[in-house]
Amino acid sequence: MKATGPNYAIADLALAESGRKQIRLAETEMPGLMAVRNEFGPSQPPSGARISVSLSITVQTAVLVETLVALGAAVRLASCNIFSSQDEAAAALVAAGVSVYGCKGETSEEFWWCLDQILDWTNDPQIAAHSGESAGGQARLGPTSVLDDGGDLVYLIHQGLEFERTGELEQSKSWANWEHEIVRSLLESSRLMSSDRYATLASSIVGGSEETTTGIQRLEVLEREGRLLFPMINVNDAVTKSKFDNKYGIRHSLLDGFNRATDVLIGGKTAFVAGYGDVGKGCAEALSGQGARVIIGEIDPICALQAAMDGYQVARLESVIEQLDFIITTTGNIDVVGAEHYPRMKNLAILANVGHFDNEFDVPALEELAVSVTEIKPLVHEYHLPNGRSLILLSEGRVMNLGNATGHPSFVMSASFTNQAMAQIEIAQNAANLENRVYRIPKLADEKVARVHLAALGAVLTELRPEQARYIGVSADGPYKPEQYRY
Ligand code: NAD
Ligand code: RBV
Repeated sequence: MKATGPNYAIADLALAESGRKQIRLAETEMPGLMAVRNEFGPSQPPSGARISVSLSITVQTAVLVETLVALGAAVRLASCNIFSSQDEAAAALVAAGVSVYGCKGETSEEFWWCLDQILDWTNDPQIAAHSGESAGGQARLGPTSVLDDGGDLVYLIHQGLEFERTGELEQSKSWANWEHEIVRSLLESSRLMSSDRYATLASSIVGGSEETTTGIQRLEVLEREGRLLFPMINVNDAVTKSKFDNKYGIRHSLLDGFNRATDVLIGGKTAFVAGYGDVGKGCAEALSGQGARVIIGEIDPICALQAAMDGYQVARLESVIEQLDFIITTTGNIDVVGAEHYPRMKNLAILANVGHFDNEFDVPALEELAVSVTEIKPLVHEYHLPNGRSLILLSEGRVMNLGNATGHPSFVMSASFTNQAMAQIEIAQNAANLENRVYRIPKLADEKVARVHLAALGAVLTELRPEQARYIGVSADGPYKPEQYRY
């Protein structure tokens, strides 16, 4: 991170103008966030909130961050993945006064340092601007709220507190051993600064929100074990998030990443998609739309049956591996593709993961097996195997649609991030009435998010007449479906 200042560490401030132009364009594709600004701008519901945000630092995230700022909040932002930043978006936000830590291609040490930085608001200039006080000199100050993607920020807070209490670090299932050691060393440095630094920083947090499937799974573990320190709103399971972003978003950005990375023809090739959840469904549709033959791997009989009914072959990776041109993991699970698979793969098969963490492909096993590695270009690597074949790994096994491309397009992220903005408003206004649990977005709010996106696509909703509403037993203003409806 070459550009550093009192409230930022990013790649290059000179990219701010380019970032601003892209943000301006994205705003026109994010009607939900613009509607939030219009509706809540005057009342400023999160006014005074200090929100520590860990999301991919993209142009779309910049529009969300600026929405939160327009509503009166201050934001410290870091990336949730080492390869998913758009440096121009980071620069534009810094130029606008937001505190930003992260760049595309940061190291894992930098990644964790950035997360630590966004939790510490002690000298943040936005606070001075808000309160009219001069910066510096305050007691240590933490966030009032967190906004997380994947759960690393929330886990770091929980680990930090535990480490200060016991000197022990719990082994997170999502972190490799070496990453665990980075977190330990970070927390040791923090403890040298102050033995209760994390406890103090966490004491002001009243709640937060989580963006993605994997993050929700991790929060639910903390909730089940009675260890969740504050209420968290589950944005992922809003229908207007997971049934749109995870599916239609990846339907766009999988191909974007594939094309930018390899420019290889997809039509006529054979692709294996591991996982037929929301993301797997979007990947399969994108690839078959390009004319690829798609084979699905699933462990859940319901999703496997869905895949079969959608016309895909459903098979075990082992039984089709020699045929595959592309292998894509979307499971949110570990070790889906490993040492036993690589030697059997076709020459120049392309391997890509779009699940949140980089543990779906066993990359260390591939590294061990390979006799050499050629970097074709950044985030596109050719692994030469002892059998004379080579394999192409994208984004080093990390989330490829954000590494090799720029993630989902603005319109679909508008729906996700409108849920995020509403979740943060709820935390600012109502956290005192929430328990330390994971909460879903209410269906009426979910329907509202969809509603504000219709006009931009020229979609005209049919109005339910009062007698029709009575007949099907709903209110004419919604919610239109019972909680268990699956869409
Ligand atoms: P999901 O739970 O809907 O789908 C995952 C599917 O994988 C499930 O159907 C599950 O049965 C299946 N599965 C689990 N283990 C498997 C295995 N070993 N082999 C085959 N199938 C297996 O989750 P989702 O919402 O589709 O999200 C999947 C992952 O993608 C998560 O990590 C999520 O956080 C991430 N995600 C990424 C993006 C992106 O932009 N790249 C967007 C949304 C979500
Ligand atoms: N995602 N963000 C973008 N353009 O900012 N694209 C994808 C973007 C999010 C998506 O919501 C998913 O749940 C998460 O990245 C996985 O880390």
